[in-house]
Amino acid sequence: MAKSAAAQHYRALFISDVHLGTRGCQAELLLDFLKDNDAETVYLVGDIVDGWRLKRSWHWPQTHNDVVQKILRKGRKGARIVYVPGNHDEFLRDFLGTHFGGVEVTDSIIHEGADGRKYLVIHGDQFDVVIRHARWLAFFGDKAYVFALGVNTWLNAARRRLGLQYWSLSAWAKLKVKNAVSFIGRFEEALSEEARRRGVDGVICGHIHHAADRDMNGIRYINTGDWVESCTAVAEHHDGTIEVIRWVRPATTGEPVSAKGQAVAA
Ligand SMILES: [Mn+2]
Repeated sequence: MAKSAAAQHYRALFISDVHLGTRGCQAELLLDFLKDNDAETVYLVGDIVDGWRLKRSWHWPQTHNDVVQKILRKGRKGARIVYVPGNHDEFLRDFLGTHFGGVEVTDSIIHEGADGRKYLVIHGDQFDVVIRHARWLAFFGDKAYVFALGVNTWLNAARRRLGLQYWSLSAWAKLKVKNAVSFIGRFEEALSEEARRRGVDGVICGHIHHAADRDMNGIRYINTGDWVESCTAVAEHHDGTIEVIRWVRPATTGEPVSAKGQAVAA
């Protein structure tokens, strides 16, 4: 990692799956990243705070506070901050359409690139149900599909109230390692299909902790990855070029900074 004196400035930054509040969160590396990278708009693409876990075991060191402060400070200095909640920070879904501390909260949003291309920005957990029931949903068509998305949101809100864990696609896929690749593939398909349905050029999402940038039959599928294992973000340059950034840990620390605690479920 080459540290430059001045922060790199982008048109937009997309970050997801930070899982603040868990031991797996790579808060120090994210702080480092936020210090060196600025943008006109910062999209927080879900699972930034891990609300499911905060209820059970509290792990909130100073560095996790610092990440929140650093993001809010970017807002105070003029950046637009958009928070698109995920399944782990689903409590924020009760505040959709509102602002707090200069942060906009929305379920999904269309980002228009400098080149005029449009991208659906969404966490992606909404599509777990589509992936699980792909065959019968395809059979019953678009209305059933939209209905299933609604049911999934409702069902997980109910599970949350009962104190139950979110059903995690990637945790399940990891258990069935042989199928993990095909599940990631189906997630990518479902999200790209949604972008097509909404008439946009691409999708920028998170959830499965697997950064990517690929063409899916003419739809650009971009995944922001995570700050638990891979430490990745997505950046749009001022000319509209979008790329996945992998933040590398400083070479001075010999010891890998990998998560010592539990693996964090998407
Ligand atoms: Mn998620």
